[in-house]
Amino acid sequence: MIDTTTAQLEKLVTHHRVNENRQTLSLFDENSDRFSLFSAHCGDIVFDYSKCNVSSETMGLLLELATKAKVSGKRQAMFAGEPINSTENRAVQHMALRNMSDAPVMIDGKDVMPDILAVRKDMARFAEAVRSGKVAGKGGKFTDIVNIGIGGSDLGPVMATAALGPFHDGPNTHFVSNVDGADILEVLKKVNPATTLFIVASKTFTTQETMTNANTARQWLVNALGEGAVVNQFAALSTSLDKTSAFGIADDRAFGFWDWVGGRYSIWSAIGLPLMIAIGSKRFDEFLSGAHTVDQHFETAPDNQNLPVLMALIGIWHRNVCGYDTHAVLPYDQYLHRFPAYLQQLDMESNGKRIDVNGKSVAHETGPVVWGEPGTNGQHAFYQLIHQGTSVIPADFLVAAEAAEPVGDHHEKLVANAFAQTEALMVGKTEAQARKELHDKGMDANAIDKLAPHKMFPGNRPTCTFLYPKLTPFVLGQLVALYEHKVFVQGAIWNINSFDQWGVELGKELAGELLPVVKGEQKAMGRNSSTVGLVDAFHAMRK
Ligand code: G6Q
Repeated sequence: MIDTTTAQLEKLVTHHRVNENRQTLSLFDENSDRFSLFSAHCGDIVFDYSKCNVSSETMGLLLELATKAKVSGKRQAMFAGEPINSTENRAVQHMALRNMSDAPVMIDGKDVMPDILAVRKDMARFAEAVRSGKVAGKGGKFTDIVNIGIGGSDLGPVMATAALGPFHDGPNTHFVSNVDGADILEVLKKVNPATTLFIVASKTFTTQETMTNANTARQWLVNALGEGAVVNQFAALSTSLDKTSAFGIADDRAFGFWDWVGGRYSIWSAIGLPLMIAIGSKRFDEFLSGAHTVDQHFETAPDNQNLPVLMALIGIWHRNVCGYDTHAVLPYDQYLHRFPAYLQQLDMESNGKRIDVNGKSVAHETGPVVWGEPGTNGQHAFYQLIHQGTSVIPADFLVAAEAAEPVGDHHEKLVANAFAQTEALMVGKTEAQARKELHDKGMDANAIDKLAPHKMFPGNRPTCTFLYPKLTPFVLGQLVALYEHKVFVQGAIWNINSFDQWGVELGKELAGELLPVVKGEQKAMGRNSSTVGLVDAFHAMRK
């Protein structure tokens, strides 16, 4: 017997088949008020999904899917601190980190808010002391912060620090993540050891890349200033505070968090320290408040007005019903240039799963490939495929009403491009229109026959637009939390655990096994001939 979710997805597939030739544009002709019907608000953000090929009947079926998949009960379980990360037996409570109300948050019968507030207070005290110069390096006030972390301990701070560039009035921040020595080398070339603070960000404090970079940075500092500098110029962000002190980091410079904070959901925790130092603790609080607003909306708004639910359902329509494999995120906001990379981890690490919570293979597709680049740059590169390629690529457009830093009429031009793209993707251009245009330009019939097919656009390519007043800390907090909860809702519907990441383990294990082989300390015996051949060729090239 198929489960109710699969049965509902099948209903949706039938509905899609019946409406196969439906043009989104004609849906606007049928209902002149389509924008109000197919858009919703949360906090400062307007979400317009009217340019997707969905009718009221489609949305009704999708909302029924959310009900049948018991999204609401699963959401309640997450907010109640139940161990919904079942393969690691952990609660999922990043919302507590941005709980700006007085309400307690219980995990395992304990209110976790006092610990959260204590760490946030310590972080703020330290961040403000670094910003003012009260906490300083051997050479005086810190001019540079180097955050060493990877994955969830890197992408959030990198993305948010870039996004909030106009609010950055603290020391310069640099991020080192890759085990490729070039990453740390290029940063160390730019900074002065006497005025640089290193922050080692690692939930486990065992990650190979991070510990390798941290040790390289430590040695570089010790070479320049002596062993004594470590205690003064290193801080740590981790759940493993025993390991941070073993590294030589002073206890009052080690900021903790907890195992119920997933790496890719940790920007709200101590992992946010480099952002806090960059923009100040008050603005960091505004960032948390933005996310908190979305948490409240997500918990209480009815499904048909609930942005994360709607975002998730539109995504499911495209992925499971229409069969589109990828999802593009296109910020028309240069400061969000790392947002697609951030969402790539959030979405693909959370929902790139093929086994459900009961250990069975899923009966449907799960997370799409998420990718993107800021507009307008992408328009001059890969949009060709989005407009005229054989794959349909649903895309999110993110647009600010006001520029974070206005320059002449740049912003109006940027916004005109964003709106033009979403319209062009939906409207397209028929061959008859293309022919008429060419004819009006005086082209002869023969040339028109040849060129017209290339000038036609199929249209009907779905886009969602997020419009927000301006990219402030508060708005950024809202945007990130919206996508986090979208990922949760999709995981709930697909019945997978969005909060583990076993898929990254095998590569790590094999890298550990291969290191002595690559170093020439062991032979690559018993491995496949490709790996053996590559190892041999590698050693031959280095001779
Ligand atoms: C995120 C992942 C992963 C993790 C990194 C770094 O959800 O678990 O990206 O954040 O592997 O781990 P550490 O913070 O433990 O160094």
